Amino acid sequence: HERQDRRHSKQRLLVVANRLPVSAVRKGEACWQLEVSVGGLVSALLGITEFETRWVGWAGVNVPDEVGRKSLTESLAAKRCIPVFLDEDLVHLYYNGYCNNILWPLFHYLGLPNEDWLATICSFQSQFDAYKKANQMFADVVKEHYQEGDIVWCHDYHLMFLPKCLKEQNSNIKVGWFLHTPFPSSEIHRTMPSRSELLTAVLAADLVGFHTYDYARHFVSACTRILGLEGTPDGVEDQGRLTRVAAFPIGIDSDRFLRAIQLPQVKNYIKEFEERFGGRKVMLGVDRLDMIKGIPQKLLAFEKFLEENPDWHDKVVLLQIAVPTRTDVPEYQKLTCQVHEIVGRINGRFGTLTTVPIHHLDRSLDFHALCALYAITDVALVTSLRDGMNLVSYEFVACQASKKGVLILSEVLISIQAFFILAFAYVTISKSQGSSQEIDALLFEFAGAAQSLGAGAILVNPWNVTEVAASIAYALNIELNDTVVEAQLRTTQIPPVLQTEHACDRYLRSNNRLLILGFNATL
Ligand code: ADQ
Repeated sequence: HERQDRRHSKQRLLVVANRLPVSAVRKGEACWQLEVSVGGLVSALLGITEFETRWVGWAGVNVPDEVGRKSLTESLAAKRCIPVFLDEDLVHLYYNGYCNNILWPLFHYLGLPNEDWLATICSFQSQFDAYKKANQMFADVVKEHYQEGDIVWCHDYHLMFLPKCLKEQNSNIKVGWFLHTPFPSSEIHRTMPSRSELLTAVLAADLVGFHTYDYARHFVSACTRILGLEGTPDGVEDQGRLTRVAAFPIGIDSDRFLRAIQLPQVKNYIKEFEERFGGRKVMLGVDRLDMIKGIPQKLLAFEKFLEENPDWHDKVVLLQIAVPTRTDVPEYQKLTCQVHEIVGRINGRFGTLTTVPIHHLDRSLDFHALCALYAITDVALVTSLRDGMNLVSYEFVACQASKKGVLILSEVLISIQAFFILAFAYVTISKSQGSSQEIDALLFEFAGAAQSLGAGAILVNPWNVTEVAASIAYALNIELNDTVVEAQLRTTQIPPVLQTEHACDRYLRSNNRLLILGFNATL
């Protein structure tokens, strides 16, 4: 009976990530409010239905007392979440320090924070020790809840030591590790004082996954150059043991967005926003307030656009929704001030008594309002300086069912996203529409994907303010009517299966399934 039951029940999956999909806010001694965490990892993984999933992670709050820990554990159990309790000092060194001050900027090619790099180097060892200690604590919680046959899927740069800790506890556990950020060139990884230990710890996993082939290649080169191991087409080999390394580009649960834009509450929001911004073109940025997202650069480009295009002053509004993140880290506090200063200056320079060109919000939006914003947007600006993937651009495209908005996309994302984004021909700009010289140069044909799909977004170098400003002007002026888009579809070689909205939706969804099922199959 037991065997039969098991055959019918779903495979259990323990997802281990630094943060749980909900954050806890204390409302009393034993009373907790759980709020959905905002971020790409949560958005990407919430759609998993193929497994019976449990999440293991930190709830984002310090809980020193037993009463609090017990009651929070019970509240989280209802959400299939299992907490790891980290004290404040550990969080400071492990999370704010090693993860966010060292690994995050290096993995995004940003270097160490400029002003306190000396202090960062001096505290490196204590931060690294805290990092290892925290990873061990995650492993201990996993051990407590592990059942034979479970798959343990570790996530992101916070938990690079976890595969090693888990395998030391039980060498039979099936362990996968997936990185949501870029894995940098081995020349960057080489500069890390803990470069070898980190790689060796990750290699303890059975399967190591990245968003793109490039990141996977960088990882394998780091292992061969720094550890002297052998890279094979399947991964990295160490004394006869193979760690599989593969690319599993993440997607979105597009069904969720397509269903949402049909809901009455979203339609109400759409009506409300259209009335509110009526008559003006809407540009949208949705980002965590993080240096990799290039928000100051985006604002400077918008300022330049306004300077150069006085005719547009009253006719366009930029909605920048920037959810605060890592608010304890000084670099992020500085970034927030910088962004506020630029927004204030632009609104002061170009606003009138009744309108301002930028609406900037330092908070997250609820899902329905977000979908409505995506739907009414004329031009979405995704100008990350680096990004593992970036799901906002997918979400925008998925919600553009009835409008033909234009996506301005950071060049650094194109190799990752070309295949997906370009499939959505209904938000494209036709190359034949490219007006002239400068603008034409902004529309590239991209490698294999562009040859087969031939349509896309406006690509920009986010550091080049002049280029982004010109792209904004172009995107606002372009008229994408159905005839243009249909003509575009006829002249491209898009496989028929990708030519309808529904097929696009299926395609993106299957992409996410591929990630999950691929992981399972490969393990
Ligand atoms: P993030 O850096 O968090 O994720 P991203 O992929 O853009 O970036 O996902 C952000 C998610 O949070 C989206 O689902 C978006 O809707 C939501 N979000 C962002 N700002 C919001 C706001 N103000 N209000 C409401 N919702 C908001 C990391 C990596 C990415 C990678 C993902 C997934 O940095 O490169 O794509 O993981 O692997």
